[in-house]
Amino acid sequence: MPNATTRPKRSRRSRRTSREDSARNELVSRSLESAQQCLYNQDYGTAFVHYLLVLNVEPLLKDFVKESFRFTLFKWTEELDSLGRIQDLFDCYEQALELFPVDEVILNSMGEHLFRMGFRDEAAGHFHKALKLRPDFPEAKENFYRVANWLVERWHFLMLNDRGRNHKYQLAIQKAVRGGCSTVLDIGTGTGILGMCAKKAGAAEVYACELSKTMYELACEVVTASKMEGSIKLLHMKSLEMEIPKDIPKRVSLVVTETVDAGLFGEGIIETLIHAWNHLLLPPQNSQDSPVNPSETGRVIPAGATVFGMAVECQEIRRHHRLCVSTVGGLALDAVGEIHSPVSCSADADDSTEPYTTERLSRLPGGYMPLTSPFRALDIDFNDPQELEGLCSREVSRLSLMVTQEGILDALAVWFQLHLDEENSLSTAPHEKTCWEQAIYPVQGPQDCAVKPGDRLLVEVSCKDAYLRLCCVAVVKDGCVLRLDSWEGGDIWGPEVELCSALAGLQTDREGPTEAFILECPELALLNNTHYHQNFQAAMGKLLTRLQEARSGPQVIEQGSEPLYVLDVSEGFSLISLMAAQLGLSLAAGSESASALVRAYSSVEKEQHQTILRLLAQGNRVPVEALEFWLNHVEDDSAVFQRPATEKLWSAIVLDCVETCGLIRQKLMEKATLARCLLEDGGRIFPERIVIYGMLVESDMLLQESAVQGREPTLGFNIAPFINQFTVPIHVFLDLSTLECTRLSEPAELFNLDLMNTHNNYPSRDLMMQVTSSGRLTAIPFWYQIHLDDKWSVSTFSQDSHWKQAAVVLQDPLCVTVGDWVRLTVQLHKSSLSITATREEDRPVAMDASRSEDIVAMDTAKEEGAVMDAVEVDSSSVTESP
Ligand code: 44T
Repeated sequence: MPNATTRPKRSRRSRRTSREDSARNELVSRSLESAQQCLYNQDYGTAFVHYLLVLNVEPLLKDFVKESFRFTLFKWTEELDSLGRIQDLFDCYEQALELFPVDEVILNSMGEHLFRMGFRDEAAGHFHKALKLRPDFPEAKENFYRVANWLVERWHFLMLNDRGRNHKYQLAIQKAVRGGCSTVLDIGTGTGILGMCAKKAGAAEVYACELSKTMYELACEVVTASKMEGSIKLLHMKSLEMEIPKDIPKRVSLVVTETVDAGLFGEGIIETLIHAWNHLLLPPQNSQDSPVNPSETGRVIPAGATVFGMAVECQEIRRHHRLCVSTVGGLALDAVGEIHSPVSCSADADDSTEPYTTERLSRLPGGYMPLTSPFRALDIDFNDPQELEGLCSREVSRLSLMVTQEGILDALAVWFQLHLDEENSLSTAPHEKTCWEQAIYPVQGPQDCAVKPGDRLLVEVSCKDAYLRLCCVAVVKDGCVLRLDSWEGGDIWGPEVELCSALAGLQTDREGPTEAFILECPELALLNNTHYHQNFQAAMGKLLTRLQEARSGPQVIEQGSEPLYVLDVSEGFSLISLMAAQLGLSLAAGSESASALVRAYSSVEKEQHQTILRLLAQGNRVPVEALEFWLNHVEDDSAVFQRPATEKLWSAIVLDCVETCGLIRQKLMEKATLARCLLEDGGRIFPERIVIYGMLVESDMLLQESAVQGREPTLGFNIAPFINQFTVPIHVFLDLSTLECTRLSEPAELFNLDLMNTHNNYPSRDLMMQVTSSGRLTAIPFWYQIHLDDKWSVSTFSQDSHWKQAAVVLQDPLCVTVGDWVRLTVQLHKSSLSITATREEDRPVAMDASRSEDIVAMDTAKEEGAVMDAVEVDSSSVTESP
């Protein structure tokens, strides 16, 4: 019992406080009530303001109102988002985070908004924080995996795992520093590795700049962990913005950089070095002068480069860059004229095009065939500022190349040798055992360009906008010049081709370039896929025939003119709607309502895509009213499945279920559920079912591309633990047919997704895979069989597919021996799949020993087991083939 005398006397002040208290309580309870009322009335903005007031006045209520506050915040910011009030939206999040600074749900959700607005670094920061607060938070995990690829590109892992490259850079830097280059600037430092190398070699001052915020922060962590934070000055900036003495005190004697891409100049090395020579480096050593002290002159590692090229035949490149078919899915394509990919360096190429794409030639499915010997396209000296400045104004150089092999001219492939110094060089050649890709300059043109030994190729090499451009402008064959671009001819060729250019004048006049349509590479590959369209045509035809027959029954005679509605909600360009309209036409042939059997709706959005479809409709005699563009009718995305008119239901809805990268599309199952509700009796969703297949493999390559491997520090620096935080367990855009790997099992069915009957779906499946070859299980590549109906299906793992494959990569490989059993647990959460692999010590009890050899995979009841690796598999967890 407290002693009454020790109790503080109630002063006038405390009486006032208690009056204030009750007023405050009153305010809090009224505001809380108002907040709840507004919430009930769906007036989220006002509810949000009331909640803010409540929580600012009475923070003790935080736990109590947290759920409703979050709900209000999400609803209100959704509204602000749709109104385009972005600043208000972020203000709300900031206010919310002031109240709940460690709320992982709010952090994750703010990250999602930031990501949508294009603030990837900031978004990543939020996902990372959310994940640190709750490592098993699935949404934050998914989101983090999605941004990890953007933030830390996968080639960082490859480069750090490339010991040859690391060693050569180290040797070159050591030699330069020991030779007297004592002040060093590392441009584009990434993880800080080259800068640290210079410091370790004894450089007095080392500066390093990096424009990516994430990489800069990573470099700070790595440098600090190596106890070099005092001796390397890291700058978060583009070298072009650096000034003396603001950022570095004085000019340096050595610049080290690896800001080169597969096309050598794509990362801006020319501009970077011109700027560095003008502003950041000591003057170059002039070869005529007597040698000066290296600490008084400037130099660059790499010292220069030699670029090589070669013409190739490659079907994989062809089908991704040019239209290779004249009819597809029953439609003649000639009405559209030329269609090509956005990769073009012809004279009339505009801003929407890139001069080259990149591929690892040795990994292209179907391989490639050299048509010429490799040729030297360009030499560049990075230590000669005049040469760098003059590069873009240099005359276009023209080469005449002898064809050595008969084939179809599909592309010029380009690689280079990077001369770090006189002794050390790196090569990115296709036959080299490196992680480098080659630059690909596809040859465009309406027809295949066949060449044979003795023909000559006329190639132009130029450097426009600081990009290296190679263009095969003409082929000289049988004394004729066949022009491949819009070059106007004349006497611009050197003596050895004068004859050809003269002959060119005798050629029938080439018409000026007609307007060409551009489709993305996967869209072109899809258009070229006759098998896919044939199967779609068959399945769609079957359904439409059945529905038409049902309609011509006696009871629906009066509705005879009612069309069948088909909706195609594929992402990107798709012909399916037009194919359906045309099928409707042929099915109705002979009947009075010939044009009206099918009303097809396409959701293609791009103006160009709609134009292509319209032209094709015209060219294939499909009446205009049979094809409509659905997004012209609906205002917001969620309404995409609305009915064409009230009371009408869809006869067929085409869903796009697998992304080109090899993952199931996000929200696929939700879309299927919605679509099912909008089908008429007997209507179908295409596809009706997807079966996921996979197998066990050992692939070092996949490990190399997903994390820095091995326990040894990289060049003595502890980089792996930092960069490996950005490891993503799913590798996408995989070419499984050319993946260097050992198969450890037969392929097996992993999971079944029924889009027509959801009750057939199971949330989780355990299956046992038997090991057919001993090794280290490092990855589980997977792909899909897409069943349009019970008869027609397409595979995402076939030669002519526009899809790539994906793989789950296990960072802790499982050692397995022939005959072992591996348990895979495959789970579906929303549209995202997760796979867990564990080795079963014992043969599964449910096995019948006599039949064990026949069984590749078998279902088992789910048991508890040591989880080795669990990962999410949908379009948000992604590692790209760099
Ligand atoms: N690709 C390699 C690119 N940077 C190599 O932010 C090889 C691709 C590759 N920082 C497959 C295989 C491979 N000032 O972090 C980047 C970049 C930064 C700059 C400051 C500047 N002026 C720049 C310019 C770039 O430098 C880092 C490296 S750039 C490219 C490296 C394994 N696919």
